[in-house]
Amino acid sequence: MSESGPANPARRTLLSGFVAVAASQLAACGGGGGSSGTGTTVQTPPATGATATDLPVVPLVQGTVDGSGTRVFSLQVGAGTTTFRAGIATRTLGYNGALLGPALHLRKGERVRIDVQNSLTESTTVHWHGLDVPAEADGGPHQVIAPGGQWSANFTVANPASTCWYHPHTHGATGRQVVSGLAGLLVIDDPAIGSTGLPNNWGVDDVALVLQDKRFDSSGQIDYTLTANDLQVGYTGDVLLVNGAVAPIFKAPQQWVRLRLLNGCNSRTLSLRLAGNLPLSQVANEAGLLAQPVVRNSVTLVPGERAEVLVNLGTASLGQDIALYASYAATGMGMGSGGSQGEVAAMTIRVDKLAQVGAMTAVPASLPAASAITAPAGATARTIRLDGGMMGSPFTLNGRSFDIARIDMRVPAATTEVWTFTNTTMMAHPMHVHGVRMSILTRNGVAPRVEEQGLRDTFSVDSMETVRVAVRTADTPSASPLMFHCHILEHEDAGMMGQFTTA
Ligand SMILES: [Cu+2]
Repeated sequence: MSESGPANPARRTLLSGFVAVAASQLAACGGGGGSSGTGTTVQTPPATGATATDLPVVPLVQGTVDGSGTRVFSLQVGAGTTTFRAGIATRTLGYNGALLGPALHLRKGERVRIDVQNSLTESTTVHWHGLDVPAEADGGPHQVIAPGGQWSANFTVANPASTCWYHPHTHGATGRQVVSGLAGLLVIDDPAIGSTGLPNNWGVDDVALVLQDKRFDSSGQIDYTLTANDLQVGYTGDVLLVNGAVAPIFKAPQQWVRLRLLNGCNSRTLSLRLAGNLPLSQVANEAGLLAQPVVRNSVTLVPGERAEVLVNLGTASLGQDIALYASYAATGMGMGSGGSQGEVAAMTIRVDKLAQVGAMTAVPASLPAASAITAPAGATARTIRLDGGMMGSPFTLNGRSFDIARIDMRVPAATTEVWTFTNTTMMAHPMHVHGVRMSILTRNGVAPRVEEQGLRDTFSVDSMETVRVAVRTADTPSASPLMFHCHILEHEDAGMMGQFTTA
């Protein structure tokens, strides 16, 4: 990162006038769960009578390095209001602000302390999604921060260069707290590998996009009243936000740009593409760089998953608008195979300035990817069966709902095992494991596609699918439980989660 992005004090007023546009934005997409999707393609109409919203740039913060060389960050979890609709103050939650949070810039090998102050009137936790940290610093359901309380996470950054994120993991309240606005990014660089040549001018040619859907009630407040359908397939909103803004415009230079994409939705799987199917050169999955870029027309992300893509705007003309479309893949949406397939313009890229000096001129042929995890012969095997969900009953893992007092698996530290996720249900579930490094070995017996290789932390297990994963546990034993769970937050909150220790 060559510079820190600007803070965004204007965010609270950025969104005025756009909800009317957005109200019907996702209307044709349905709420999931049905098999009667029309397949209609919906495009957001141009806003009239309103000034287009610039994309809010997520602030990239560096923290401060103390006398011992530890990089220290402070996060205050608080409540505020955000203006999504003109004249209406919507109650939201945020880190160091009213909505969302800053991107914390971490460097591999560096000691870090993150001090969290909970200024809410309810308990919360802060989980570092994707970070390979000691179980005590993980921020899962056991590291509760009471109202008015403080908590500090101490760790040495062990992850390779990647884009991770942080969010609450408050058992039974994760879905509501996330949709209320609690989510932020972790941007990890590895000084040891030097320059990758990838765009790194934050907010200019290296841009983070937090994609989340929300539903609003008639008074303009975030509606987290869960219907029977929400409980079954997960909460879905009818407004898609990018960095907290509806259909914003990203004013981009006429050159290659890097987009760091986070699907921060509670349950929606997003399939993303650019107008004209402008190629996306994917350079990273959610856990780090790929060994070589993969050129794709679209990138599909399950909830919690990230990807980094390069887009060549050097061939676009100045003033050209290029829409970023999001559609809702059937996986994770419906109980059957006929999920809705609507598509909305999530954002517009407007090429409005000449290329920056030193802009990347070609995609690197190869990248310094971290090594995948491989399993030795005779590795201990475990099976995690995704089940339940019949006749309105909760989804479960190995037939059991989460019990915070029960340890489901005791796994040795510093060991590589093979975990087999078998989905016996009628819908896809995005699975996430805390505090390990892992790689996919096979999907239904077949080696994973290139973009699914390397390290992973969040991946789909489709209906009736079996995914075998090599799992490397932490080097240091700990009795503090780590989670493995579905990242459809309503499934997680309802108990589609288990815990293991490395004691
Ligand atoms: Cu699930």
